[in-house]
Amino acid sequence: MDRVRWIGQAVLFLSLLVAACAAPAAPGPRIQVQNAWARPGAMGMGQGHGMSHGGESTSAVYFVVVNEGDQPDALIGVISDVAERAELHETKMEGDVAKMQPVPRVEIPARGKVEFRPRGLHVMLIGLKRDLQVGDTFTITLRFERSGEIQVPVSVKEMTP
Ligand SMILES: [Cu+2]
Repeated sequence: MDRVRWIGQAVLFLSLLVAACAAPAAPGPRIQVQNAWARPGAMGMGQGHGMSHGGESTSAVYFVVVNEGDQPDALIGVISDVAERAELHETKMEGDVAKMQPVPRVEIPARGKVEFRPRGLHVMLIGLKRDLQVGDTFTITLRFERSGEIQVPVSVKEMTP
């Protein structure tokens, strides 16, 4: 009986030791991008779908950036092959009017998250090279100051109010 208990405690001790050693918390940001989706958009003008941006067709991409690391990072750029340009934007209310403006960088705090969502931060796709229809998927590349480039799969969804 005692012997069984001793072995049990030894196993417990060893597994705690292994758990402690196996997960060395490397300092730095640990970035994950979750739930990426885009609203539908159509190439060219006057197709009823995407919003117009100086006559160009657009769409917007939304996602959540999670940083489980112990140091901050920053989102500093975005690349997409479905559009001529991709920019980081934020939407601000001026009275009753929602205005979008480009932002050069978005800070991602240590052990924090930043949500890109309708009427807030978003990635603007300007000058679509192909139609984005509900159910389509494509990839964007997010460029982080410290974590480098992260490829993110995006699915096109109808915007729910
Ligand atoms: Cu925008």
